[in-house]
Amino acid sequence: MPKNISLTRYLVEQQRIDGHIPPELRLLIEVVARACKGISQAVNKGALGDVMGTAGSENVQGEIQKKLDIIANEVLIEANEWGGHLAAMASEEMDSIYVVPNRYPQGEYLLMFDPLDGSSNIDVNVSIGTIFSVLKKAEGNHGVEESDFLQAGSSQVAAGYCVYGPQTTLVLTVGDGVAMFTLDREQGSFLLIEENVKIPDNTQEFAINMSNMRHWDEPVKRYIDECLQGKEGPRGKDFNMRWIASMVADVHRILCRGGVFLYPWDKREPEKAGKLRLMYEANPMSWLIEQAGGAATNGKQRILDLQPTKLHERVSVILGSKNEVERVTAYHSGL
Ligand code: AHM
Ligand code: MG
Repeated sequence: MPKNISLTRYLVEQQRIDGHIPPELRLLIEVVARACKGISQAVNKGALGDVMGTAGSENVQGEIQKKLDIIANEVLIEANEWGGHLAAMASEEMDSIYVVPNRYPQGEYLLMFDPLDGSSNIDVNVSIGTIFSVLKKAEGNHGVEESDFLQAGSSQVAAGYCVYGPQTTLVLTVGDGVAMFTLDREQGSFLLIEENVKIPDNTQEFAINMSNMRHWDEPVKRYIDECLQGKEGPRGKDFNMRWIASMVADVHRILCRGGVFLYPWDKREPEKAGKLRLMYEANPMSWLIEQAGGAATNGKQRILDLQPTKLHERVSVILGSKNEVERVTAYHSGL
């Protein structure tokens, strides 16, 4: 792989090769990446930049907002609202959609994001990230409404995340495989570190919050119980466990070396389909995982086929190495 390929060069070349990326979409991705650089700066400063701690407010899901949740949300909105490529944005941290103000031209894309995923890790210096997903507004001259966003994940035209860890790394798909770019702070640009990321079909590593075990449904209990039995159990091999409590960091590990991630529905709040959000977390991550050869389901259906009914919809998530995801999914249908 040639050295020093910037995100800009990668996108321009992709645009030339197969026309996968129209110019407005390229601009959109570059603007999101620039916003992520700004968020990365703020994350890096930590207490020195007065960005730690809670903001004293709650989001629409009743979760306490951290200062960085709000800062990251503002950075993404300010970076994206004026470019003319977007019609509207939606965020995990905002009650309703944010329509591009009249003073700016409106484009045809819709951007969704979880501005700062893994909020519980902000104050303890553990990896966190930004997740984003891009859809196209249905054709026609109508204004933009929440219903425009309610498209299945299979309609995404771009998706990715930026993980703020020991390195700041942007991971992207436009439907033609997965590419990773690490921020070179001296050059100030994201440089390609890997193309055609592939997840092995098999794994011996699972990620789940074990403290919720007593609340899980039978198929999830059975799957984890079999993993825990290791060599002596029906799987005939030992499993390792990781749980970072930042989906971006857990998914990043899976894209790098395989694994399976589960945040299933559980009995704590049975009326909710899960903890994670379909539009801001599950859809973009599921597409990345599938593009890298993995699988993603809610236990019963492919996540990317789910028809959303509301913006902040939640979903049960099982994703990662294909054979493990298929196994958990099969257990849900009683196999
Ligand atoms: P957030 O978007 O409010 O940060 O919540 C989502 C996060 C995921 O990143 C992570 O997988 C999960 O919540 C951790 O939840 P828990 O603390 O229940 O283990
Ligand atoms: Mg999140």
